[in-house]
Amino acid sequence: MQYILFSIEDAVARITLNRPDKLNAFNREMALEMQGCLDESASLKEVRAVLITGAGKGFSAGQDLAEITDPKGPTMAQILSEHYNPIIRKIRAMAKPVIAGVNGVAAGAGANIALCCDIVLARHSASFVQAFSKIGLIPDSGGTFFLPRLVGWQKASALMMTGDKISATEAEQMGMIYQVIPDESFEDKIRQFSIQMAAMPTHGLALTKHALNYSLSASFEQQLDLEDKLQQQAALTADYREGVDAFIHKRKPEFRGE
Ligand code: T3D
Repeated sequence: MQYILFSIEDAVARITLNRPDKLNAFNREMALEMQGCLDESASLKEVRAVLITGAGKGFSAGQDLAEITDPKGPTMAQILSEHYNPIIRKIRAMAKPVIAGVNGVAAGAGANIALCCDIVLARHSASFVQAFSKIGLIPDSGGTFFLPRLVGWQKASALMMTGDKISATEAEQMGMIYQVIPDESFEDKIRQFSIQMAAMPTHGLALTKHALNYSLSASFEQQLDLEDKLQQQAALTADYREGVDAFIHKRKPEFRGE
């Protein structure tokens, strides 16, 4: 691959966006490569958590604006339907936790790819910007779906309409992300956190993710019914048996993700 670094270690698949001189802006190749990495992460049983981060000083500046002015580049229709929407769908459908380790500025589609992940950790010096309005576009990559649900309608409208850049600390305070990490310990923390997530009961986490996805469009009654069904599935897993046994015998559980 040319624009993505992909590795698997300690049951964590690490996807590093790697066009640092362009703040990891997405061109077509990078978007397609990322889709391939997400597919591989989903299909490999040994992978139990996925970490998405960026090389250099940015997480991702979103769409490569030079590519869209290139007459030989992809069309607007291709950019959403073939690049970003499949990435967002694959992250939400991944039956394992996906962690965004936002190491620097996350703008446009770059910000919204981070926000659709299950858990977002950000470096203290990172920032988030819904850059779309500044160039006459609308927020895409699921932004109009996830951002109001994360921070509320009013803040989402303002962030999307102004295109204001906010700090990682502000993002944490408004509930947009889970946690801000000091710059000096960021790399170690995202690695350790991902390893910790990979050691959790993976099947149970997949069912949790399924229930959260479903809650976005379900009624209260439908949600209770789904919880009932999924809890019964969770109770059939080896990890459930292991968790209860470990609790009773006052020992550390060893989950296998099954
Ligand atoms: O067809 C469609 O477009 C549909 C799809 C839309 C999805 C989208 O993501 S639309 C939104 C696209 N992204 C943007 O509009 C963000 C543009 N970038 C910025 O506003 C700023 O660069 C940042 C706020 C992200 C960071 O600012 P700063 O001051 O830290 O860095 P910089 O100096 O502006 O950028 C550093 C380099 O990266 C620079 O290159 P150079 O001059 O050193 O050679 C800059 O041109 C390049 N860069 C940054 N963003 C992009 C980019 N190159 C191409 N595309 C970019 N998006």
